[in-house]
Amino acid sequence: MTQPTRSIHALMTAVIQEQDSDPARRALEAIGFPAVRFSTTGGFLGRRNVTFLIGLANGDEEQVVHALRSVCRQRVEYLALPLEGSPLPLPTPIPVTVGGATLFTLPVERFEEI
Ligand code: 2BA
Repeated sequence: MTQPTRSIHALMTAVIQEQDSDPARRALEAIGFPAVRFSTTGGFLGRRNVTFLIGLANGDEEQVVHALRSVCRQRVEYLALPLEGSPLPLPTPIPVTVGGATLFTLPVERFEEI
């Protein structure tokens, strides 16, 4: 029997720190949003993170943002740069605040499960 197709109007892409990805998955499942996930790498720090794709019907977005906000934490990471002018490759750790989650919500022109 064919399942009724949900009306998906938007796609949220959520970049989440690896440490928060399991709690995020559970939080989304608890409110009925099982999301596709893939392993990604941040372009700036080069740390591993997890990107979720979440299909949204009208009115879903705030509920999903609330669930992600409840589990995704800000953390301070350290960026190691070589000291300019130094003969030694000593790292100078620079603190960078990462997270909670980076969200992009885009309109969906077509959604179909075939
Ligand atoms: P990353 O690219 O590894 O960035 C990690 C953190 O480094 C960022 O945290 C931000 O605090 C800082 N950062 C990134 N680019 C920077 C720059 N050009 N100058 C100074 N600081 C910079 P978040 O903003 O929380 O981003 C977390 C992760 O979300 C990023 O990891 C990246 O994978 C993704 N992301 C963030 N903004 C994005 C964007 N505009 N487009 C695509 N992915 C993005």
